[in-house]
Amino acid sequence: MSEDDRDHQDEGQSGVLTRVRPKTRKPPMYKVLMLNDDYTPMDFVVHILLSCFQKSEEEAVQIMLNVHQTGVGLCGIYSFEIAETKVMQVVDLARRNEHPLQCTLEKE
Ligand code: TYC
Repeated sequence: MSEDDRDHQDEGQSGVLTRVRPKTRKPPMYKVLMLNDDYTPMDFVVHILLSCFQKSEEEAVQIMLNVHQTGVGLCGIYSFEIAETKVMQVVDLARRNEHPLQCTLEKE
């Protein structure tokens, strides 16, 4: 039976429309990515990962080193609103401390 048939399997000849499989979609999720630069201190990046992304000290150091070595690293995956808020928090904290750190989001 196809997905479309399954959606309408109870309709029979009655003409009453019934939907077996609810038409719902999981919300799209977004990756928050941190970008490398030559000026932001390593300690500051670790601090951001601890305070904005609730990483453990070990994870934070690992992510920071991964960004430092490869150019980009994953901080977390969130709904659009949460991801957007995290990016704004990171960029705001960086600017207030006069660091050029960049953070962006990407649809999963
Ligand atoms: N490359 C920076 C340095 O050598 C450290 C750094 C790591 C900067 C990660 C940004 O997202 C970043 N001080």
